[in-house]
Amino acid sequence: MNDFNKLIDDIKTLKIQGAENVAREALNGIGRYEKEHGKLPSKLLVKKLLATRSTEPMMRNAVRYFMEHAKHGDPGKVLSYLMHGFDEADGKIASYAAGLITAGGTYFTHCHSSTVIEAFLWARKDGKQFSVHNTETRPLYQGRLTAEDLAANNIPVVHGVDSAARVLLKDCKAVFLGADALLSDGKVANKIGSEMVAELAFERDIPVYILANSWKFTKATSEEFQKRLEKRSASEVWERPPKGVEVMNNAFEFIDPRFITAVITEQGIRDSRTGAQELAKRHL
Ligand code: RUB
Repeated sequence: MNDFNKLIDDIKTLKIQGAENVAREALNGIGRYEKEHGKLPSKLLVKKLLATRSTEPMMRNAVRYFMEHAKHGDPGKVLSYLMHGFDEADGKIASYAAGLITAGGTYFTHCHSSTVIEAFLWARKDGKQFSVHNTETRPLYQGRLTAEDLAANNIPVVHGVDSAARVLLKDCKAVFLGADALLSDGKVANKIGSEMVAELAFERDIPVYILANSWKFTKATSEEFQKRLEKRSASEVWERPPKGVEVMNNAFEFIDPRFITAVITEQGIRDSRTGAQELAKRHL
């Protein structure tokens, strides 16, 4: 398998996961292809790459930007402009979110978001002692990646099954979630279970913060975006279910703005509808 097809396969099989990692690796892969072949990949290859994860506007926005600008300029410079921009944005988001973490508190997260992890690490570097509760995120257990990252950085973490979310949420000071897509109507797409957690938190007056790079914004409304929410293979949930059992394996869901206290992007901390309106005016 050549390098580009391996990249496509790694994204499809979630060896590379999380919206921002997927976008970065897609860009790096195109950059490597250009260096190796002296030309940009064909439209067909790019289409194949973008089709790997239909719920990822960040990959789509960034790859389209790269392809457009690299055609007329130096691909290496376009790539480092994008990566530098992402790094800068991530730092701002982490610092804003870390400001919401207080020493001695317990915070909740679901799935594995590099943006959320960075915020926790930022707070830790600021000298705050706090702990995290997180859920395993069936069927692919991305929650374990979160628990591993936190433990490796000496942040105490209590990890439980998804159905323990309500119990683990008790006494948490806030919920921090990542995002795959910020929709123009203020809804947010993230891993299945995210709205369940957000709704539980809302009912308990626990604030819910979404941490996301603004490249995840799409002008689509949630209704238009619905068909892009990835449905993955039933076998991830149950390899050989008995006859008569239909397995549902929706990988993502929308979080309604009424459950979201704020969306934190590099632009700042906004309520999710206002943030979406600002991004719609400014974005590509
Ligand atoms: C990962 C997921 C993450 C977002 C944000 O889903 O839902 O919360 O992608 O991640 P999957 P990040 O494992 O199916 O890709 O903040 O790293 O962009």
